[in-house]
Amino acid sequence: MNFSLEGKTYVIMGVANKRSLAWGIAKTLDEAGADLIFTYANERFEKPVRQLAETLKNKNSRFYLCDVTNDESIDQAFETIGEDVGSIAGLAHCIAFADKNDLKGEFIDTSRDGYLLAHNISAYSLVAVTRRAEKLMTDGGKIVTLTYLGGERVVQNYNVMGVAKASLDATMKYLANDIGKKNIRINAISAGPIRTLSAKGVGDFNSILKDIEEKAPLRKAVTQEDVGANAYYLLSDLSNGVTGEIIHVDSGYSILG
Ligand code: KAL
Repeated sequence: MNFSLEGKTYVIMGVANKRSLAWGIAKTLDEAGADLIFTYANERFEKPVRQLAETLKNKNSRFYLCDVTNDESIDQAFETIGEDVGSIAGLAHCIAFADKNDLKGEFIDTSRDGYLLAHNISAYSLVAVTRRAEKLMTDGGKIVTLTYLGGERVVQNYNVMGVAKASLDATMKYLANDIGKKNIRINAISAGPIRTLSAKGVGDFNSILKDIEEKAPLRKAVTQEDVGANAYYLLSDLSNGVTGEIIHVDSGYSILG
């Protein structure tokens, strides 16, 4: 078993800042010697991701604009990646969005636009990206996406994002069936609560964290590093034979009734 990822290129989508789970994944793959490609949704995130990448061991990172709500933008990004690097070994999809007004109050009040927006960015994007990325995975490949328990059960305030994560989970499994014949595996990490930009401004985030610290089997919150380590497993040969799976990196919280 070769634990090194030297000579392998991975695409990381969704680094917003140093707390991003995508950044945790990037750091772990960098430690293992991988070459990294970062995509960013708009100009606002270009500078932060370029600055963060300067802190990596491998200084050869590449950066591409990729707006997952726009098919032409996704085509352009992956065509250019193909021209620039040829083949990729894997991809981390760490993208989700819902209107903040839909992340409070009752789910029943979700508008059609809010529902479609959350599903478009948080679930359909995995289909759109996988279809382009698999063409560059000429020697098999590995894909990981990020989900959350709120897609399996009702979690207060997660609302439309929970329904979008349920869609993402099913999307991941159907994709696994399609791309498995090309020796491409796809799995999801269901991370416990971590203070990221997504969690920002959420009133009861502290109480969700406290609940984990008091009740989860491991009695502690998970970290960006925990997610990075499990992503390394899923994006490397260590997880050969595993596809269509949701791994709960959540201190065991999801086993509780
Ligand atoms: C129950 C939990 C508490 C948090 C509730 C909702 C979290 C939803 C996640 C969703 C992705 C957040 C947003 O889309 C926020 C957005 O409306 C405003 N933020 C932004 O525009 C920023 C600047 C950009 C960069 O954010 C995004 N996402 O693009 C769930 C907690 C316990 C676990 C979490 C935080 C899960 C998760 O899905 O992130």
